[in-house]
Amino acid sequence: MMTFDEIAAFLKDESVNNFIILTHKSPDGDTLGSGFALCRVLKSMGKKVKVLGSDGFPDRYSFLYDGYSEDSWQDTEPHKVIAVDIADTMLMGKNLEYYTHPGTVDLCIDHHVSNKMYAKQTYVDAKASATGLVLFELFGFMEIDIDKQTAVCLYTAIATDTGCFKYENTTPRAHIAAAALMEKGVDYTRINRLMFDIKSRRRIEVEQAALAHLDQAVGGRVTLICVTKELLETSGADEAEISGLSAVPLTVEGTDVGITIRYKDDDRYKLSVRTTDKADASAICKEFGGGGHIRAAGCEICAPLDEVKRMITESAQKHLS
Ligand SMILES: [Mn+2]
Repeated sequence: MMTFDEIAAFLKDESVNNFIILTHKSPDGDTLGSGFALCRVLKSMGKKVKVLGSDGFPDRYSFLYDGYSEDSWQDTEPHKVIAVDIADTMLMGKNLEYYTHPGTVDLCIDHHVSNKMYAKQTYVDAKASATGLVLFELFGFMEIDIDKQTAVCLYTAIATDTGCFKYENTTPRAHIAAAALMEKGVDYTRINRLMFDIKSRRRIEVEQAALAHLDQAVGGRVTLICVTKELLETSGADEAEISGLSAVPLTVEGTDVGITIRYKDDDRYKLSVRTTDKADASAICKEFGGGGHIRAAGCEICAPLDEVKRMITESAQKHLS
């Protein structure tokens, strides 16, 4: 494991002028906020920087990369590669496959306990709520005076990875960082509205239709919604719109296990399980060969829909305390 001193020396190294920053596929606020914050700081040090992502950068995050332009340099010029918020080379995505080869990533800055240590050097702080929080503290250590736009990037990284300061990974440390970033003039009302409140009309329509198939069991402690084959075909909803539904069942009062069942192909369903502290989501999913985190996990079950519902409900009931 590296120290902040060593990362600072790595970034300041006068023999290196060019940096590539890698972000993970299906990008979120943390990987993009971290990537563009680090990009801005490196540029302020006179470095040339390219931020790369396999899927491009989604419009909904455009406020993070406003004004960004990719620097260019000759192929023969040396450069260093930094991965942010990428626990595993598998998460780099198809278009960044080149960087999955051993020895291509020089430094990885991350907060996932599951980090595969694929980079030449790694800094992982598994207690940090977000990679953006690690960077905030690193910049503080380096005595870098961050500007408002960099603060926007870091605030967004922390806010999104903590579910707007609601998840269990929300710590006093995260709030202290957020407070310091607010003092830089970050428009947190706008950011949190964009990240948490606004939904596309199509997403709301899909949600409505999925809620029409709401089932409850175990006295209302288990709530299930279904994204059926018909709904998938008629709605035209994209991956992000559908995966966003996973949080919905747990919002129903009295629910401790929220389950979203999604059609994949013939008699094959993908399940997403979210829980309160009354059940372990990963234990529920492990019964079917899946897994994940204690409050959010997933699995696949091959069976007719009614049978899928019965099986997952039985597992949920077994693991409810
Ligand atoms: Mn993260």
